[in-house]
This record gives sequence, structure tokens and C-alpha cells, in this order.
Amino acid sequence: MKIDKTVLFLTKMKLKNPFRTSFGVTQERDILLVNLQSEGYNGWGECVAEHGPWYSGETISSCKHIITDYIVPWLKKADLENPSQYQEIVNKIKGNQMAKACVEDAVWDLYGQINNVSLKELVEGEKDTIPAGISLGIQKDFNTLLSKISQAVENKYKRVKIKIEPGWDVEIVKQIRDHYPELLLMVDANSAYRIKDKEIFLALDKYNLMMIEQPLQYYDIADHAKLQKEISTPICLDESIKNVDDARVAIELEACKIINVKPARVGGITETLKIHQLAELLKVPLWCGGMLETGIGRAKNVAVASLKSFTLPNDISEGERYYTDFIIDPIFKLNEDGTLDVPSNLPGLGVSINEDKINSLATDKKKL
Ligand code: OSB
Ligand code: MG
Repeated sequence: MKIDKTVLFLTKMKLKNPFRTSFGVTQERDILLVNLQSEGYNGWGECVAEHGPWYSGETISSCKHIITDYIVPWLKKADLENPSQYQEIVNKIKGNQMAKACVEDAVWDLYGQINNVSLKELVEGEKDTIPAGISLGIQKDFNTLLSKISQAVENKYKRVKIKIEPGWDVEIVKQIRDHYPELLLMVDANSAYRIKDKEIFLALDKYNLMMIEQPLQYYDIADHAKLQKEISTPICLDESIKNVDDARVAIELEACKIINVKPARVGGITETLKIHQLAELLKVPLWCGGMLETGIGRAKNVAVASLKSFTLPNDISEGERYYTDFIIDPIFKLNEDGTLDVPSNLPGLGVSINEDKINSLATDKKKL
């Protein structure tokens, strides 16, 4: 497979509601999309990086730079037999997982298009539907959060995750439990705490949470291990797991019992499959996280979540949750039982891409 043409689109999309985490608020997103072409076929990838380096060290600009100046020129010279070989091309680049991942996604989609195989089949996904969970940002007050939770429960989302930060944690969880004692509930701190805040987690430990996601710093596997020894609620790592080696070390040191796999955070689908293999061997449950993806990234996440060890509800919500503009067809709809269908009738991502819509949302378009 030789790449004939690469086009980078920068699109602008407004979120229906601002999404607030412990590291900041997102209201509008500039989203980088990669289009690879070969033999008349198209492959698409979505970059999840945000404007600033708050979730990880990557940004839209850093991704654009790494893709334009390194990844694409190297990819142009290659002749790939299968998508997994892509890792050999970009191996030399340290870090920059999101940049590597979005081009890799386009390679997988393109390979699926050329060979008329869905991504679900390519990764050997086993499920026809996946459990959808919802991630609720920090709200202006408890009643606003409560109404969002009640809506999520009504829509049959399989579990509710709330974002926490100092001042919006134990008391909020306590109040949710007063209203919903049985709700499958978890919290995500996005690294807002340090080990000295242990008391907060000892307090949260009493509320029957499914897990506590990324309580401490992304580089701090050791303190996560210390914290996990003191609480019975499983710790789930997100930001800390940037590749399969991070996953292995975190599991070995018992820094977590669950991993949130975001294919974009670990450098792509191939690395995701390695983590999946490890998790199967060590019996560690996985779920697929999200980064407010549009349809392209969402379709990729759905295919990945169909893998066997992705046993817990995912941060993959219905297509209408974040945006009013849609670049894929059909968009993902929530089934009555709180699941999403994994597309397998069409090749690659399994959905059709609306290129006219992408063009209309594009603020910049560049042929590489
Ligand atoms: O930590 O999981 C996170 C969104 C942006 C950045 C980080 C995170 C999130 C979410 C949203 O929780 C998940 C989704 O896409 O629905
Ligand atoms: Mg998270």
C-alpha cells in the first residue's frame, strides 16, 4: 500500500455545552483531520489534541508539526503490507502519540477500504454492540449535575462518570448517592490531586464507586500504587498509560486495577492491540475512553471497544452528545438498552464520510 496523496483539514466545531474538567473548559474545538489516499481509496483519521497542552503535552499545533514535517514525508516513502508496519515508520519519534495515532487511524481505515474489511474485523473485535457510558463535566451547581444524571439514567447509559476536582468531590458524590444509591458511578480527577490528599480518597472509598480515574499526576505511578494499597475502590489509569510498557509497569506495581485505553493516547490502534493482549493475559479489565471525538474518532473507538477485554462501559456516547454538525453517516445512536452498534457492513470505519460537510467546516486545508 503506497500513499498517493495526503490532505490535512483543520475544522472548527462548537460543542453543544462547555465541557469542564479539572484542567480547563472546552467550548469550541479546532479538529485536525487526516485524509490518506491510495489507488482511489480514502482513509480518515481524527486528531484528538486540544489547543493547549493541558490533558497531555500535545497540542493541535504540535501534532500538525510532527505530522507535516516527519510522519507524512516518511510515510510517503513506505510501501506498507499491513497497518501494523506503520509503527516501524514512526518508531523514531519519541512521544507525540496523538500525532502518530491520527495518521495510523487513517492507515487502518485505508487498508480496510482497499481490502473491503471493516475495522472491527481487522482488529478481531468480538462484540456486535458495546456498552455506552457518559462522562459529565464539572457543573455550575449540584442541581445542574443532578438533572444531567437523571437524563443519562433515563437514556439508559450503562454508567455515569463525573469529573471531580478539589471542592467538587466528596460532598458531590455523597449527594449523588443520596439520590441514586445503586447507580453505576465513577469519578475522574484528571490528575487534580497529590498523595497528600489521601483523605479525600479514603472518604470517596465509602461510596461504592466503580473506580477512581487518574487521581494523581500522569508521571506518578509510584504514588498511585501507594494510594491503591489504602483504598478498596479500584484505581483506573488514563493519562499515565502512554504505551504498553506503561501498562505493564502500572499493573506490576499494582498502581491500578483497571485501564482506560484511549487509542489516541497510546499512539494508535497497533499499540492498543498490544495493551489488549497484555490485559487478556493478566486479566485486567479495560474500557475505551474518549476525547470528545467527532464521528471519525468515535467510529474508531467503537471498533476498538468491541475487543474481548474491553469489558467495562466505555466513554463512548451517542453521536449527538457533543456536536450539532455531523461528518459521518449514519451517526451513532443509543440503543434502548444503552449500547451502541458496532458497524461491520461497510469497510474500514464502517460509516460513510461526508466530505462536503468536512469542507464546509474547514478553516484550513493543506495538501502534503
Ligand atoms: O479524561 O477522560 C478524560 C474529555 C477530554 C479530555 C479528557 C477526558 C475527557 C472525557 C470525555 O472524559 C469522554 C468523552 O469523549 O465522552
Ligand atoms: Mg480521564
